[in-house]
Amino acid sequence: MARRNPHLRRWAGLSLAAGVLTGLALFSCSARAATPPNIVLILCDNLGYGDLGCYGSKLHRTPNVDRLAAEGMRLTDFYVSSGVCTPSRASIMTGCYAQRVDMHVSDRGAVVLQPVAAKGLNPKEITLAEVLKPAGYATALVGKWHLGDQPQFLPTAQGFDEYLGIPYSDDMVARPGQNWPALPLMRGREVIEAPVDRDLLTRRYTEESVRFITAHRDGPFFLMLSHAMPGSTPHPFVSPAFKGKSRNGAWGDSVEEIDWSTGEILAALKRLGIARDTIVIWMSDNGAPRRQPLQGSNAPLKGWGYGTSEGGMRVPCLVRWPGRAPAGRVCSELATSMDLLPTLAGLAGVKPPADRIIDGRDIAPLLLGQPNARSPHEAFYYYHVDQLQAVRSGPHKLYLPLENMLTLGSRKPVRQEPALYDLAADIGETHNLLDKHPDVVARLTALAERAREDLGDRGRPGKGRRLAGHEPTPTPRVMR
Ligand SMILES: [Ca+2]
Repeated sequence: MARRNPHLRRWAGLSLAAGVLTGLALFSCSARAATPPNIVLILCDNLGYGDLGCYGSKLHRTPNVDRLAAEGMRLTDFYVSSGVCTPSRASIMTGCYAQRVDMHVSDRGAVVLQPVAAKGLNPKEITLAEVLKPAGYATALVGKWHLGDQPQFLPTAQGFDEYLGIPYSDDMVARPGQNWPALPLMRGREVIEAPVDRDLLTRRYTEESVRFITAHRDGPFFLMLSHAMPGSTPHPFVSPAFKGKSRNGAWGDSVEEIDWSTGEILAALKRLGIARDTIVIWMSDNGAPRRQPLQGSNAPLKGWGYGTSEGGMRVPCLVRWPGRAPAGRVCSELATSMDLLPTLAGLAGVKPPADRIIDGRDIAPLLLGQPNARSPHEAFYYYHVDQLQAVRSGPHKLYLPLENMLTLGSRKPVRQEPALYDLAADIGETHNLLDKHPDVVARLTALAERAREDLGDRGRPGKGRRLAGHEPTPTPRVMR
């Protein structure tokens, strides 16, 4: 695939013909770029819906992320497929529910993969990076992976040319009674530092990202910057320049350092003259978990990370593509992280896999602000591990009646009473409409049954599941 010439592109952008073509593309049902756009996907770990200024935070200073919202589109009803890391990331990578690709539970029955895991994202799955490869993309993952730490499951075996990061969560350090190694920082397949200095992760990841963008300025490139922060520890890590600077402790410090990082990325794109050729997507992998005392915020949503509440699975998502995605627009249509794969494939001019079920849908019409564009999803399913706990369709969310609701915090069975909310009118879920709308309850109950059949439910295998990868003799990632 030939590399683009940025100077030619600039000329083309000025020409009348290109202007007409762009206009036509905006009104066609599948808008396609003339040349593939660069893609920067910034993914935070456990950052909540209410943690950013542009989503209402009065506590954190996030001017760079807020600028992304002002210059792009802010999605208010964007969901990840899980309240925890591994399944959420499996969905971003494959465009599928984690249950479909068997990444909803670890080989040890845990909610996420742990170090030295026998399980990993099946190399036969086609990742977002692999989808983009035929269009000539240079690809890099910088940061957290968490889809398998065995060599055949690592990013460089799953479509990424380059990798720098920790292959799982930042809290999975060496500890007594476990065979977990010192927390490894990897480059490619090699551990280059262990234990890694977590204070410097955000800074190093940012520097590496800017280096990659600069090296591949002629594009097209796909950079996934997968931050370790605010992360999974009770005390997020920050570099000395940000320590103690926010009004919200270590959590706020780490959010403000991520905002600085975002500013560095945007500045690099501008400096290199490729801002208009680059789609920037900024999101979190799940909601902020509950801490004592409180740290992150999912306000005004109810509930916390690690579960199926709105606070757990509805996350900030910003999309900036100057000249293509309307600036300053707010989109409240239901969209999901699974949509990224088919959407970005379409914008890159390549096809998503056609030989298997992909749950995500092309949301380019929404992102490009096409008139009357609507959510392509009839339903969205809230799973925790292998249990279906809720379903949303249109503005309505139905919490399913459960005798034994699985939760991360409690080993005792918890009951979930059925409840119905109109999220458009009642974002904080305060008015239970169960008795008012039996027709809606019946419709959502039928949709839930459709999901059980396909993706499974507690003790019931789904017909549409594919198997994860398995390594019979897993080894720890250690320095050589
Ligand atoms: Ca997470």
